[in-house]
Amino acid sequence: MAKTTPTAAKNLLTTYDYINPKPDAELVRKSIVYKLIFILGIDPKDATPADWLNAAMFAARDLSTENFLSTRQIHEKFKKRTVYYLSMEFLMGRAFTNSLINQDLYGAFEQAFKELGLNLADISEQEADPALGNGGLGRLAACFLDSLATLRVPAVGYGIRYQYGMFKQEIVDGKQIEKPDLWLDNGMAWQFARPAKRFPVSFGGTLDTSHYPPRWKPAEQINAVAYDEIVPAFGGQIANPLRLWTAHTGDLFNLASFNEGDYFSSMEAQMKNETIANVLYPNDATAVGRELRLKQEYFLVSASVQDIIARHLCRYDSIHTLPEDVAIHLNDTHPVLAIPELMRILIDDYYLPFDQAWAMCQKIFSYTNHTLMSEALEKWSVDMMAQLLPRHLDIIYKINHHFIENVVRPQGYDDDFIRRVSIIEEGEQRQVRMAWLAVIASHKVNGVAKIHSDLMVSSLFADFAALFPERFTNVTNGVTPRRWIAVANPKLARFLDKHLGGSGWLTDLNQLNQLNKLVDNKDIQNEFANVKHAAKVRLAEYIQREMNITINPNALFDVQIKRIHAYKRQSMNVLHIVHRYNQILNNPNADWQPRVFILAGKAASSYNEAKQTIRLINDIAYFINHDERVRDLIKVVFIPNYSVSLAELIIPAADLSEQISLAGKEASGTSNMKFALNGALTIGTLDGANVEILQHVGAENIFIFGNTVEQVQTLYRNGYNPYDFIDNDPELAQVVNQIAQGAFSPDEPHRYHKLMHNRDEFQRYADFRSYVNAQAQVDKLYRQPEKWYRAALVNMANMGYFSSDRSIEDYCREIWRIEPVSEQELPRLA
Ligand code: 26W
Repeated sequence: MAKTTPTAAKNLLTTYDYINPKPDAELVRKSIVYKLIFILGIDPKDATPADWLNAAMFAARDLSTENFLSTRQIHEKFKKRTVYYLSMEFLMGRAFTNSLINQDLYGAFEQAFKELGLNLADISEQEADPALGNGGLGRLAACFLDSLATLRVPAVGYGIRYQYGMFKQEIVDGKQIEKPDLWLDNGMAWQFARPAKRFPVSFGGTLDTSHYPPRWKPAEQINAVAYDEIVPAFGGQIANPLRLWTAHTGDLFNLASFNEGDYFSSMEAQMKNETIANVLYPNDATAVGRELRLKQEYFLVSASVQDIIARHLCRYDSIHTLPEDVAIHLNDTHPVLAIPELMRILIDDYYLPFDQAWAMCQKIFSYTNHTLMSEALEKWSVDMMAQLLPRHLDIIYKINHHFIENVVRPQGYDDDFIRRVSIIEEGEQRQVRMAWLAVIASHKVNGVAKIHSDLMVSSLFADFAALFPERFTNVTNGVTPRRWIAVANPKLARFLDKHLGGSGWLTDLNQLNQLNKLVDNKDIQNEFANVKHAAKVRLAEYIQREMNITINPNALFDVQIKRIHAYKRQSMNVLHIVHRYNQILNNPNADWQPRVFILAGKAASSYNEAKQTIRLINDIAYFINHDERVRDLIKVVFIPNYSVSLAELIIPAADLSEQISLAGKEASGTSNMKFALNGALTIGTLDGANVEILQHVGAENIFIFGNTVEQVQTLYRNGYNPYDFIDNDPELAQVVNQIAQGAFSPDEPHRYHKLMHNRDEFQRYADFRSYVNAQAQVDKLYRQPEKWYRAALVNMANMGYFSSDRSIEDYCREIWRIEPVSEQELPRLA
């Protein structure tokens, strides 16, 4: 593993003398025991594995705290322009192992634990997975924080410290059951509480417009209090903060009811408010119009914008220089209230004229769109906004008026166009279109993969693209190789170190392309095949241990892991599984390629079709896995409670990566990148980043199938009728009827009738045959291991582009105009 220079020397500029921690095994061991006794107050002989983990996390935190504090010193000293990444979700995953890898401390801690008679890998399994996100958007934010720190970009992540993250998924009788996620129960050694870092956040009340600026008299106020998480760079001396807000009553409460001497009800109201930041909304593709969600979004942006201004005024004595010093990035529309919030503060607190405040906002804000699905686009009713945020609604009206009168009308557009681009959607219930506000206020708007960004300007934002052609751009997603190779697949990391002459690839992923000259080398193909096999054995052991299902690690591991959603078409995967099952039963002695179908993913708790799909997968799994006739030619496993940590276990073990969404629906996908970087081959549609993966790995090293976006739209336009496909494909019809008539649910024959006979919005039946043909190609190639592992090596060799480091370099250059901390600016290590 890479020899980065652990920072033994002091780089924190302070006059105070202190004992700084050293990264050698003996001192680490002593530090862990010290933490156990003096921080946790536990007698080592009584310590549980979770206690040892906590102690070790405190010890590891010590070793990155100097970087954390000195990074702030550097940013202050050189007045470094900073990007503030606002997101309602950060799916960070476990912190411990990642921090050891990033700071080259793994060896020292492994040795320290050995000397304590413990095993680091087992201890690190104790860490709760901070699931402060739903899926792609939240994990992307986490990968971006790792790259921002590693590239030494001055950056701060702002999020919410939900007490309850993404629900725990249990499968009972094949059904998803949601359980609260008590991730904080074992304490959170990796965060610093910042009780002094608090900002008041107001809600409701009235707006007195007899004044200018109008006076907002809020009805309620709550305190946002900060917790800081260290985001250590890979190698080097930088560590950026992730600041997470939690809600505290503090001394603010409902004065009115207090004066009526009704202390308890005033506290009661406050208590209610304190729950604002308690629970993450588990929806990832359907906007939830609930007031609490709007309160959460405003809570995040108000605390963050106030903190950003406070940080700015630490460096500059004027608010006017804010645009030079600050870039605020909106991770989808969820934090878009930051725009009227900054306008409110600039106008109401700093008395800037509207135009000036607006011009500053346009320089400061940029926005990323992560989905074109209409049901995922946030619209808040004007009534709810008026009730909860009267001043912000007033400002949104002014922004809309300014936009229409100064931008749209002068260009001679008609009223219909104006009605289309107005932030306010007219109708019996007027709504605020948050995506419109984001586009109008941002100097740059990007999609997350080429095809998605093109579709964005040709559909959802077509009118705005006509108004602001230069505003729209693309930054294709990426993933961090630190977590998704070095942490998740250490054997592969060592394989790459060996054949790429060291671990430069970890911070320059394009170095992977040196593998291209080795892809025909049989020994290297075998060596990689062994790396893959070891990961498959590790996963098989987990499935045996946790689910008591035996799978054959020599079978082809066919994997689809992602949120359950109709557009991601897990149910089309099921159609292939049942079709294959039928084929084997019809032809048991044929030379079938044994397959294990592995699926995992959570369904939003109110999304019944997705929950039905999970149940169907489990019903089919139970049926097929107990059917002796197919022996272990097919096994189906739905692994419960998909998470970042489970992804780290499954992805290295995959042979085939299922990326089968209907073309035009998956904005990018990021698991597709993680799989290919771990040497899995992709079977996928021309959707999202699959298109760019095809361009980088070559058509002969990927299995592309299905209709293109244009063909999909043609089918829709011509009135797509699923029975045109079912009635002309007897094998498909057989599968549909089997499932719909209860072949896999004899106790409730019509359980899946609706799931099979709905309007097939995402055209499973239209793509079925092409999908099955592609799966046959997969079997054919897998039966030729040299060709298969050559293709796997070619995939890895050409995936360097999909590093989140490249994505962040694009953002810094194209959107945020930010320079990283230079070598010269780094403190000389004493
Ligand atoms: C308001 C409810 C809600 C919550 C989250 C609506 C939409 C979302 C996210 C935008 C959904 C999401 O995670 N989108 C995924 O973002 C990834 C990162 O860019 C992409 O790779 C995926 O294609 C996209 O589905």
